[in-house]
Amino acid sequence: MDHMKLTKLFIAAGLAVSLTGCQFDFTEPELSDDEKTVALICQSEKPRVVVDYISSTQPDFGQKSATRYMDIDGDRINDQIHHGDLSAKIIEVNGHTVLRYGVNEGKTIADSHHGHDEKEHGIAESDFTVIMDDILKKIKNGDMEKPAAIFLSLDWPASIEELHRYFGDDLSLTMNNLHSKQEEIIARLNEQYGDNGSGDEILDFYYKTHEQFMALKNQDVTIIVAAGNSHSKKVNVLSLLGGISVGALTPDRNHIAPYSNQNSLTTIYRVGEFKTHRVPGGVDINGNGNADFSTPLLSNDTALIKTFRGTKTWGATAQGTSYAAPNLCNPDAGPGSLAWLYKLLP
Ligand SMILES: [Ca+2]
Ligand SMILES: [Ca+2]
Repeated sequence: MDHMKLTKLFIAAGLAVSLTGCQFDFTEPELSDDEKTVALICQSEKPRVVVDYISSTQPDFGQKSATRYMDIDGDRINDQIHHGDLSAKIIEVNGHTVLRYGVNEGKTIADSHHGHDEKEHGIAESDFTVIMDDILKKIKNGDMEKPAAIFLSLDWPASIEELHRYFGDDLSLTMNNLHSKQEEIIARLNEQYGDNGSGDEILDFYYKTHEQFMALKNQDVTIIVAAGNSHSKKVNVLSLLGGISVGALTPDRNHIAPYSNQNSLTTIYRVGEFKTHRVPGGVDINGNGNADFSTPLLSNDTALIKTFRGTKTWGATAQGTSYAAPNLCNPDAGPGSLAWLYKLLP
């Protein structure tokens, strides 16, 4: 508890300093295009769509997941909660409505290339293409309320070497110039696809995904993607293809998390770690004392709960850029974000 109080004091002190500073600094900080888009999303009352593994409630669209359970009460036994349930809940506790689009794991192109038979490495690219088409169709037909944004905590990682292989090493890509080279990369992607496809299934997938992202953008629907958890070794191709990339901050809110992807396409950072807190009726993820996941969904192993209760207040921890992305509109996301929030003040 003392720790909580200290944390809150620290944040409050940080805010006071920012506001004091504002009296002496009359220069308008310039917002990047991505920051302007994010500001509009956060002001919007439209729902957000989360495409992810969903279990705790029946998904609004798509399928209920059969894999990717999480242990959210910290007893090392899986709970009836999946990755996407937590992503969606993070957005909901920040005050926004979520439409849950459930997905299942499938065999990816990488699995096929590496001879894996097990479906355990991600969402099949073909399934993803079908899902994005379905969302576009539902929006156009009015079967889905038009969302402000679609949150994809999904990562299609590619190294600079792979990008050079696909698009030519004369582009001289680095993690720091991907943003300035983005248009050129997309132009080469379109060229290679031509009228009938590139003949390479990965490039064809990139092409279709980019087309779908642009079609959604034309409908005023923004794609928000997790930056990825490969540190600086790889880039999430979904950001290259038009998604706004969100990286992760450490819980002290002062540093980029060591696991977070960092590149010039990752323009927004939010806290990427959640500690779950046992409260009457279940587990609380935002520290306000109210249960966000109810007891029947949890394994609640008594012996282990005793050990947790005996030693600490906080239970399981979830971390990753996939939790930073749904944290997009959280006003308490640390000094970095407070600075960002301050820029929005009139
Ligand atoms: Ca558990
Ligand atoms: Ca709560």
